Formats: sequence, structure tokens, C-alpha cells
Amino acid sequence: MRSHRRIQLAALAAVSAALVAAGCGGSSKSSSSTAPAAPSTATRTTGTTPGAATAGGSAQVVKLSADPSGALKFTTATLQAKAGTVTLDMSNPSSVPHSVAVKGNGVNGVSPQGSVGQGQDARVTATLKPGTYTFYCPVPGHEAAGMKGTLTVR
Ligand SMILES: [Cu+2]
Repeated sequence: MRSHRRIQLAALAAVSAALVAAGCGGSSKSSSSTAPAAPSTATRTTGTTPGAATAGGSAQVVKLSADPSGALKFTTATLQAKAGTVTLDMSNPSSVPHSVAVKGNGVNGVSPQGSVGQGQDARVTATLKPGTYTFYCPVPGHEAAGMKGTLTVR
């Protein structure tokens, strides 16, 4: 006969009870912040152009003056400008009415203001190609008396 040996294994089951203590939070009603929901799309503009000058488009202004003593002439007989839209701005410091005009190379522009008196300006604007032009006073007799000059456009 064979004796059976019984081995009993006592297993100790450890039961760990986890108690979750919920934090007692005061029911503080969070005041809804009235911050405007700004769509902060921070789109960073690449290729910054700091103070890009608007080049082109603006007419260049060439100033001249009638003789202040009243002689029928300008204070200069030669003017220069770059090709493009050119405005001749003549001031008249004299007591004799004058105006300004430009002609040559198919251009024939006369100041729409007509003759202007003392302390006033007359202007004429024309689109000029490179070449030589004549600026003059369109008041009758003034150009013939010598109130003219040469405008060189480059
Ligand atoms: Cu004149």
C-alpha cells in the first residue's frame, strides 16, 4: 500500500483595498472670463519690405523761375530732366505776367494755368523722350524776346 502525502499550500491572499479619496473641491463657480476670442492667427509675413519706397509713377518736377527783375527771360537757359513724365514748375517772382510751355519732338505743351502773376507758379506736364526740347514763356512776345531755353532730356 502506498501512503499518499498531501501537501497543503496555504496561500495567503493579500487583499489591498485602495481607497480613493476624492479631493473635496469647493464648488467655486469659475466666472466666465469675458476675453474676446481673438483669432490669433499669427501669420508671420515673410519677406519683409521695410519702408519700400514707391518708386516710379511720380512725375519729376523741374523748377525754374522767371527773371525777378521783370526782364523777359528765365533765370536759366538750360534745364535737364530724365525721360518720362516731366513737370516744369515755373515760379514768377516778377510783376510781369509769365507762363511756361515746352515744345519739341512732337511735344507741344502749354501750362493750362495761362499767365500767372507775381508770387505764383505755372506748371506744364509732358511725357518726354530723350532729346532736346525748348521751354519758353507762351505770353505773346516773350519767347521772341528771349524768354526761352533748352531742356535736355536723357
Ligand atoms: Cu513771359
